[in-house]
Amino acid sequence: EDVDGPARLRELLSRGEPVVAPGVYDALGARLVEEAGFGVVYMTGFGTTASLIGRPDVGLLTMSEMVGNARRIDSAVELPVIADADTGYGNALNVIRTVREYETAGVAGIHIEDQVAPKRCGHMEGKQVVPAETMVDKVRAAVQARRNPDFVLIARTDARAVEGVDAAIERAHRYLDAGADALFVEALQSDEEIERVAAEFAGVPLVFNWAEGGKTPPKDFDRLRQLGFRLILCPISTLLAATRAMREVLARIAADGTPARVVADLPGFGEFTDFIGLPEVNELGKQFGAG
Ligand code: PYR
Repeated sequence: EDVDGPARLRELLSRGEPVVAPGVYDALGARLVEEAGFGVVYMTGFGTTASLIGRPDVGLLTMSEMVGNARRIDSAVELPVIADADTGYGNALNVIRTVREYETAGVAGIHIEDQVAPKRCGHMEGKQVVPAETMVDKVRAAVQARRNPDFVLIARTDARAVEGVDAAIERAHRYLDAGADALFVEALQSDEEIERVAAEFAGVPLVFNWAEGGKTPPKDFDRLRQLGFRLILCPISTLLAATRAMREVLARIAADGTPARVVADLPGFGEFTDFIGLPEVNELGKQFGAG
């Protein structure tokens, strides 16, 4: 929740140093990202789908569900939020509404992609893309729709898996020409492809999706800096970490019959309520006769 979010995000993306944006799927995760000292938080569609409905990222959530999550995440932190806006949820007219809804929700920027609807996670099989011209129209519509000129529009292409890397690069050029602020060439499959994209778009803010377990080979921070990537997403580290932690705790409770032993390994009740701002809320309650 930061009125200067778009301008701050733009400034961060213009620096030589890449910005790392861990993915979250809820407000609590966003607070943890802020506590850990990151400068930006990313709302993952993959994680939002997994968390809200316990299902895979195959286009099952509505725009309203995604925007609602983005609004809650943004309200919980001071950091600029970048949100996944999938395909824009329809055609260019839908994109206009989508951009305005995300902007009103307070996020600093979004990415929209050229998949057909329903989309699939960029690292799954079976993707399809719309014609490049259709996506160019969506990018143009998005640029015109934003009310704050600093609101960051990231154009993503999923064409690598469908049409190959040359076509993906060609599409990215067209989306840049249409007014995108940053480019996200999703699911590159080799070091050579990563280096080609980096060379092709030198000087343009480029997103590297450090998709945990996905199709893109891992790259370390220094190499990504040398290559000129400006935004590094690690979309599902927190989702996978939470899954493992919950699974382990649940197995122990199931074995023991109560949480008596696991509580010793968990954050204390007071520590947790402090973290989520109970002292501040109590203070406000006293001030306004609501405590
Ligand atoms: C996601 O986390 O959903 C992305 O699209 C990267």
